[in-house]
Amino acid sequence: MGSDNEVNDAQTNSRRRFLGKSAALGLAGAGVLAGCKENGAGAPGSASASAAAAGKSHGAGKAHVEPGQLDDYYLFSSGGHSGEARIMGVPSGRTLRRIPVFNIDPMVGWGITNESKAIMGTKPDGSLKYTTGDTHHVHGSYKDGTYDGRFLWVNDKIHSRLARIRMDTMECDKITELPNVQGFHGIFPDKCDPVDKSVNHTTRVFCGAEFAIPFPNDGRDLDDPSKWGSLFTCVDAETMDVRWQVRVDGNMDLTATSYDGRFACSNQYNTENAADQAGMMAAERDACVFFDVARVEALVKAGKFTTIGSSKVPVVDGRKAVNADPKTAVTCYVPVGKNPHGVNASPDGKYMVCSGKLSPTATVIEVALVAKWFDGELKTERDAVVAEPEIGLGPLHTAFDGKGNAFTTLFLDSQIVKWNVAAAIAQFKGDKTVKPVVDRVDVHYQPGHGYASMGETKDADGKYFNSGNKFSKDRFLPVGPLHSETEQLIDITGDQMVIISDHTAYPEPHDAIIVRRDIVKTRQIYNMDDFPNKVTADNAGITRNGNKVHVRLMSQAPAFSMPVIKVKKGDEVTLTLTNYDKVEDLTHGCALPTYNINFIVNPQETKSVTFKADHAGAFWMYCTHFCHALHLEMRSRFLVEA
Ligand SMILES: [Cu+2]
Repeated sequence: MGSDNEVNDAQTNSRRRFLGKSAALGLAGAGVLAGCKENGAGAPGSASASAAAAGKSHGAGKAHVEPGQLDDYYLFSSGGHSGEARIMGVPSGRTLRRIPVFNIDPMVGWGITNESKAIMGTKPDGSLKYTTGDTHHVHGSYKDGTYDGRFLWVNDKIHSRLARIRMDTMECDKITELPNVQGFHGIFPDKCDPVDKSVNHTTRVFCGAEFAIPFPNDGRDLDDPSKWGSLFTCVDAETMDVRWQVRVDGNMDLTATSYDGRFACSNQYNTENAADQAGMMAAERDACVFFDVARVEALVKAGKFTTIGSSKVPVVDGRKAVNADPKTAVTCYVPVGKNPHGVNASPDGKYMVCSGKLSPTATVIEVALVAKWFDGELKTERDAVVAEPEIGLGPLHTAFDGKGNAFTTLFLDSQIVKWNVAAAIAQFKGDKTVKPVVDRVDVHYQPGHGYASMGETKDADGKYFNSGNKFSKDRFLPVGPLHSETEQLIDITGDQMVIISDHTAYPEPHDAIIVRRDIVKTRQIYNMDDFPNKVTADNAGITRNGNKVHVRLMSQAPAFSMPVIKVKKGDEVTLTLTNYDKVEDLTHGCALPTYNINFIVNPQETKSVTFKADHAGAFWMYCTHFCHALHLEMRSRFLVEA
């Protein structure tokens, strides 16, 4: 292979020249492209302060953020069956980013590059195991009861997967498929370690599954749904490995965790364990099931678990019948309104609120009383309920302002209702003079999730509530049969709620969190050394091992390091590209016509693709992501010899 070595030497010389020459070009390009830009950190208040100064009625202008000014909050949302997650600015409603997770996204090359495919999971032939997902809930990692800005987690209901997103790069770094479950819906990170209380940050992520399935789901018991069941799953927040599962009665919907770390809980419908709709609605009350996490883990440690099929994950039995004795129970089923939807922890750490959905009530459960039940000091599970205010029709999800008020979405009434938790408790105790409901506002139309600024933390600040509406009908310009969704932003600083703007959302976000901007610390440029496969001046060029060809390429505006890349038909080509530009926002793309290759490399980032050069010809590999005045000239000839 002497000739190959000669070629490589020539390439080494040319790439060294390339780096010297285009470094100068890159800097020149930076001058053209890079504007003056704030880095996003800082205390909130600017936009809302100027809105308050405007003092307009009906909230007009309150969501306005001046050109060049930054939003006070990030909104991290799921993207429904698009399979992605999204970032929006609050209060402006500006779309900031879409984060591909379970979907394929040529904009960044997600599902196309080797690195993203390794995270998503592949079949033996190298193709993706799954190409679709259904994201519902996004929640952030905690420290000291508030967001620490490290991670977001988002679920995939279709294929029962949990994904983690790094908040410094806003990219998915791990995906875990949960065994033995279907219809994985609710997720929530813990807020401190349930076993080691000195660890005051997120250590585990809890996952509730909706659908009951046979154990194992391999074709057995197809005609006997009475043998099917669903499992609550605990995933390690760091390794993303599945730690354990608990079998429960009923179907789990949403998930929440207590501030003291002791409990995870899930609101449940179909505690009847029925397989048909009428049966699922038969009972007048369903439940919110609480898991004593430390007790579950003690059983796992003691070997008191089973496994299902080929899965090695320990499964503990949390069904009601085998957990009747509170002192040894791992689960406590607190009765709540019929077919509930949503469970939310109040920022003071005292309560969990479940909404009735088929009951016009919210059920307030005192966490300390649930602890008493597990200690054998409470007569019945029902005694943990401290309020059940009538709030309206079709209550779904509740958010909090940190001032003692709850805000619940009413799907059927198409309203947000504001109610006072202390007043609801007083009324439940018999005080007939108090009225828990403080205010109502119509939303457009039919709200699903609702969430408040920092509302899932002890730093709930009572500024904004976002209503995620399920139908937009006439709110926006018509765009054909598929409508945009409406997100309505509501000012909740006063006694009365004021809708201040409608934002469109591409179908179909479910849930979101609103995070203060000073918590989010992103990196603007990658560290090249974080990529073990980075291309350097020493290894750039083409190497061949039989029919396996590795093309190591660098980009620096406005050029790729090799103007000509020549391979042979039938070669398996791995193309690795490192972006040597070090200027903020100087991203390059790499597209290869007829080979279905399309991805980007951000400053100092490395990505790779592998494909079979199965047809001969000349193909212009070009930069897709605008980078320079000579962007159109940034291309190389990719030649495949017959
Ligand atoms: Cu470019």
